Amino acid sequence: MTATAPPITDVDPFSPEVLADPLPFQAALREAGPVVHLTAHGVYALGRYADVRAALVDWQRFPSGDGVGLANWRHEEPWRPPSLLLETDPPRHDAPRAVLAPILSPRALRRLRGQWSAAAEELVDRVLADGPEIDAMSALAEAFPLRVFPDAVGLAREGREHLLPYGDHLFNAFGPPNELVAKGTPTLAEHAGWVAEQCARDRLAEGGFGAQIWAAADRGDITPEQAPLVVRSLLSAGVDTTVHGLGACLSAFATHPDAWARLRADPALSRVAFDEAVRWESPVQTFFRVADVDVAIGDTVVPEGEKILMFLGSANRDPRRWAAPDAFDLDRDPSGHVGFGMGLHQCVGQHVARLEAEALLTALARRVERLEPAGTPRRHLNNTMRGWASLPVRLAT
Ligand code: HEM
Ligand code: OVM
Repeated sequence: MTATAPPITDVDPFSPEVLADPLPFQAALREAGPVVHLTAHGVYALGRYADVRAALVDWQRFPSGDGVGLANWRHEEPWRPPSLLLETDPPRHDAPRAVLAPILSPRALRRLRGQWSAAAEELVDRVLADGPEIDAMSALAEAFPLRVFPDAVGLAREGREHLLPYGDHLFNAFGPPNELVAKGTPTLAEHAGWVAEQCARDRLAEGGFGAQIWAAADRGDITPEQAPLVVRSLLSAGVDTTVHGLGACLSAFATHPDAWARLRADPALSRVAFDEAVRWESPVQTFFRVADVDVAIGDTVVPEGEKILMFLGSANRDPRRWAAPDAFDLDRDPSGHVGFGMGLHQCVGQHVARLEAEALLTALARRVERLEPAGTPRRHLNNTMRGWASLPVRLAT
């Protein structure tokens, strides 16, 4: 069989217009074929579920070690020391992953469940006292993770305001060096400097995720040089992602009152609701890989050394895989979605995210009869994340 050239588009998926409303672009991408050449960035885009999933699990032919953003580290220097989790392949990936996975496992998180539920109840009480009209992003989706996650890591109180802007810039920096990246660059050093300082052993409170990572270094499971970078992964990936994951839940419920009524009747639905919201919104929209060899996809070939761009959000709304993909539907089984990735690098923090969602949604469902839109929501633009800057809602009790 001879390879044919892939379809081409000159649309820039990282332009403000497409970031504000990516669904039409993604539908066109899926329709055009399994692989589409993006001339704006010289990369090969995958938009269909089957192809995105196959690429995610194929770490041998699509490794992460040359970067999972647009920049190809075969040709460019990374802007920060690479992550020992996200931007590393086996065998170097193995030890950091083996250290982090048990620290963030459902079993290990059981001790946090009671505390996080109590914190959620307290936050909801406080928000209702100020209510009934709130911005659900600042009052809930940002406030809750910032209340519980830094404590769980063992961070100092001071300086936590660096976490969100650091993460936001990091996720922008996976994309092209556009206006969004330029806007974050002047303050990057302050945020990155604070984050790096918090990764030291003596900054991290006893018993937290950070101290447990250092304990693994003491046991020899990772080296003392690796420990700070593993802590850095938590501070990089652990906050903005859950903010936008919770924001997706809240926007889904605000626009689907029947789903809210069902959650109130059965709070155990919070778990499936969160995964459905992650499928539906895909807070992490995209990641890249490099083809380590020529890889045939359909009847085209991605040449060795070239970047592929995997549209997780598009895969999660591919009608080839999902019935009525654009519907937020508590009756579907969202398992198998790629919103947390798939394979070797599948999100190691997903149980943390699920526990945050369960705590917050359960507390809200207990007190709030209806969650109603109370103004025009405003998108937060980011090269990698999809979410809201502002989500005005009325909490009816
Ligand atoms: C990996 C999404 C929450 C830490 C990933 C990947 C995705 C993702 C798509 C795969 C990356 C790849 O294949 O290249 C999300 C979403 C979240 C979330 C949508 C919330 C809704 C978290 C949290 C933490 C975390 C709370 C930390 C506590 C990580 C780390 C990796 C990762 C360290 C790299 C794992 C590896 O390469 O082995 N996440 N994440 N994430 N996530 Fe999450
Ligand atoms: C990391 C990292 C950073 C950003 C995202 C991520 C979604 C991981 O530093 O390991 O996973």
